[in-house]
Amino acid sequence: MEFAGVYHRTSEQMSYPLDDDRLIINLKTGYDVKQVFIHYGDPFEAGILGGNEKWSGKRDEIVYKKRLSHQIWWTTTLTPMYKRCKYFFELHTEDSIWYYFEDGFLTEEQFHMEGRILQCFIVPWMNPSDINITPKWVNDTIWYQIFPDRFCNGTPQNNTDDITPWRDHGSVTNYEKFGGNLEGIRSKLEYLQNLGITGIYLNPIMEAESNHKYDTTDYTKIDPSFGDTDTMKSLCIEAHKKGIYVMVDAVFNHCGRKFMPWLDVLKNGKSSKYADWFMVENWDDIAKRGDTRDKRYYTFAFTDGMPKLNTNNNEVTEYFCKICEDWIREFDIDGIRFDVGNEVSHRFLKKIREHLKAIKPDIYLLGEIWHDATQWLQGDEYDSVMNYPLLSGIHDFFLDKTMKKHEFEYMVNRCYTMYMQQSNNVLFNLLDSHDTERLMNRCNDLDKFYQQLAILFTLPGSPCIYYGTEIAMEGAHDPDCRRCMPWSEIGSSENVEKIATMKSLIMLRRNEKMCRSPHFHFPDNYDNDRCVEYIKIDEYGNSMEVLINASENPIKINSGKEILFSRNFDREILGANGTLIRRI
Ligand code: ARE
Repeated sequence: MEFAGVYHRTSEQMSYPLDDDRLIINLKTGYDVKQVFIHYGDPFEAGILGGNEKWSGKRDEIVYKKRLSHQIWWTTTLTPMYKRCKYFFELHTEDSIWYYFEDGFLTEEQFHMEGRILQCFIVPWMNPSDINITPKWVNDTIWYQIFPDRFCNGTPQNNTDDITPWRDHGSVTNYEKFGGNLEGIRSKLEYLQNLGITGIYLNPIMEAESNHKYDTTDYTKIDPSFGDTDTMKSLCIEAHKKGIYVMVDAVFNHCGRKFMPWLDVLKNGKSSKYADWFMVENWDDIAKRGDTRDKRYYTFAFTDGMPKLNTNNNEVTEYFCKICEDWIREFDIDGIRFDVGNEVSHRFLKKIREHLKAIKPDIYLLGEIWHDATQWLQGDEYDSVMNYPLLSGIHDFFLDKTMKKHEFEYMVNRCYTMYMQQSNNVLFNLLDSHDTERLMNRCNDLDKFYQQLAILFTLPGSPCIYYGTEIAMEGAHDPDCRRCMPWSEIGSSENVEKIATMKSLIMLRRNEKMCRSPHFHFPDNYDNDRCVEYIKIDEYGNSMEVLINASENPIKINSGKEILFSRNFDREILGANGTLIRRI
């Protein structure tokens, strides 16, 4: 057996309670392991293996597995009678059987030898307050991300001189302001509701100098170019009336250079009462401008106008707990996205979570983390993260034609074996954002565009489309991905057709529980290396097949039941770059 491939721990996403009663246990092995059994029982009942007492635990086969690139991921759910469990595994290869315990492996012969004391894997007690609970509504939500300056100007009559006229076509820079605002968003809520959207995620709206507002000046004040407290309140009230949740962006890793405490530090240096709110290394050069590679103080990346806040400091933690609390109390927001969510301290996040969940238990706390975020998703910090690994995996598969369908399968499986199911259910799935080039730019082809959206809308988590995706808006990397929404052309026949297609995917996601279910597998029914097929199953056993023919050749497919969505599908033939979603 490939011992190095075998891995299990009684922590993180390998072994955790799904709820009060169910315990999920996962195990990794190499591909040489063909069959796995789990032996389990109560720690005070099942006896000590090999000792004087007799082992009286149960033995079940683990039948569910996912293929990863170099390992198999076996998964099972147990319901321990007394909320605690001890267990070990029995692994079968072609020609041997091994027993896997916390302290190592035993051969069959050793296993049956009397007198050996073995350490089982132990889950001592499934304490309710340690269970990772994530907000249920998020899995049912279809998000729409809005970059406020570029979405819609609801009060053009109030434009000030620094506002550039709305640009329906062409690139934008990071120095232009186009006058998009909260009233504009409010005026388009009906449009969003008709599209089927049930959640809006707003890029920062608090006072800041730039157009993107990631350099906050005042966390208590809506940026005047976007509106004021009242406009935000009415936006939230109206959104809620229309069944639309609201998530805001929180920039707590750093502030803008005009944030009052930073101004105080600039003025009073070390003796400022805010001196420890930031991360200053060289007090003499603090007022110097330009790149911060010299480490005079730490910033976001090396951007001098974004001094890093010290989230290790209790006052800073309390300050931001209060800020979030006020946002909840004033606007009744439903979610908070934490910018640069991987650089703030864990202690800070634990406190914020505890504070906010006590006020609004259902609030969705989302971390902006682009890499493996396991350490933030143990149930006491974020509910979930932006699923950039899925974005880049889908992107790579469509870009690199040499990638085969099983590589796609490994990638998707990797994304959904990284975290606990509770976090997977509310993963923020996206194909582009204000930080990436737009999806349409990457595919340059509507069929491929809809293929990727079909994937996004049928995987576990919560899909988000970036404003303008419904009309396949284009845009290269930041700042080009932040163009103005071309409202004057929204009614063109081309756009009407695209919006209808987007809406059909949205409604499919909303109407079919199978789309949202965490359960899926990849059968191997089609003899085409670039035809991805996966089956989604809901809790009642209904199945749905998703077929993405990413090859250049049409494929002949078996007949199935009701078609739920299709492009390039003609009777039993799925065309090149075609998509088919149907019941089976
Ligand atoms: C501006 C220019 C950029 C230029 C940059 C250079 O627009 O073209 O490259 O300056 O300094 C905000 C604005 C940006 C602005 C930036 C700095 O929106 O327009 O950029 O401020 O002034 C990493 C971080 C992640 C971060 C991304 C951008 O981990 O947190 O980089 N994303 C958030 C927001 C941004 C925002 C900020 C942070 C700052 O979403 O919009 O920028 O508040 C890998 C790594 C990731 C890395 C990612 C992208 O995959 O794993 O960690 O993300 O690449 O670089």
